[in-house]
Amino acid sequence: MTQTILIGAPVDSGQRRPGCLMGPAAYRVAGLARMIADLGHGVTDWGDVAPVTVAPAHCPNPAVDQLPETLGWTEILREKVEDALAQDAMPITLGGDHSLALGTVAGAAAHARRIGRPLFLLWLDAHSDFHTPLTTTSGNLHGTPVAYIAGREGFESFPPFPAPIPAQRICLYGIRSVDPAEHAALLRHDIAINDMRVLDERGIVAPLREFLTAVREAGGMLHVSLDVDFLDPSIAPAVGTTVPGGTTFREAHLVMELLHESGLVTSLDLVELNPFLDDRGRTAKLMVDLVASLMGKKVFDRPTRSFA
Ligand code: Z70
Ligand code: MN
Ligand code: MN
Ligand code: MN
Repeated sequence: MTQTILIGAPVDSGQRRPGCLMGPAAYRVAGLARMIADLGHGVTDWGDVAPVTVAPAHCPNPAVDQLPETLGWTEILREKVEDALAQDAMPITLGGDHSLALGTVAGAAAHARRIGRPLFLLWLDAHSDFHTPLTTTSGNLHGTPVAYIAGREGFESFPPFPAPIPAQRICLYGIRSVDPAEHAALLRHDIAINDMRVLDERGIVAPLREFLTAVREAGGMLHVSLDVDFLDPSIAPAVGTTVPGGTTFREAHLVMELLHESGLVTSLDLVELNPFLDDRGRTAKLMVDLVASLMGKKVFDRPTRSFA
């Protein structure tokens, strides 16, 4: 039994296609809280949080969009996630675009530092989100959280990241869209990059098991950040940045089941759902079903045998 806390984060400042701010409402309509409770877990909904107002911020890259708004979200979400973890609960942040992870992972890192445990990061995404505010050409800050979390330079307008996560504890999964500047920077960091080339060859299970073993052996906490575009657009159309060749329905559920079995996940983001682009709520419902698998829903709750 896990105590979960839902944190509504209607963040739309990290990219330019409005709609992610409807995400938390869509998850609630799709029955996220009921599903978690039916699986026997505790669930408390903290409702939607609002960004704090920050002083005008300057970034030398004129392309950067909505920096003060994103800074305001970063500050409040860091606080909320840290508070939820301090209550021994598992925060589930309902996005909102992926820039919200600038705050949620900072909150998890602050908590991990306080209790003296290493924090690991699993990034389930088509994108590497490894730009800094200085290298982004789109100016969309949802493309930057992994760089902030890894402690890259260029985030001088942001609060210092509490205890940046060493590259060896970061695992990118499902990657198939990387900009040139991100590509160059990733080659200089020892981050595990499980792009679709790797997953096609090795399968969806083996690389994840290896990462989870490392988390377990280190006694680590594990933050999982699930971007809707991790999934193939044919099953998850409600996202602004669809990239073909994503994970299938069955692969995604298997990832969630392995995460459940590991018992290691301590915090979770659900990001980039844009309900305005959805097809009768199917993407929202699929995301809720995936969380169900992550929280322990399975066909049988006892060992089964295949035949013999
Ligand atoms: C591109 C950029 C991105 C998510 C799109 C895309 C970034 N690399 N991230 N969708 N989640 O604009 O920086
Ligand atoms: Mn606090
Ligand atoms: Mn992303
Ligand atoms: Mn993405």
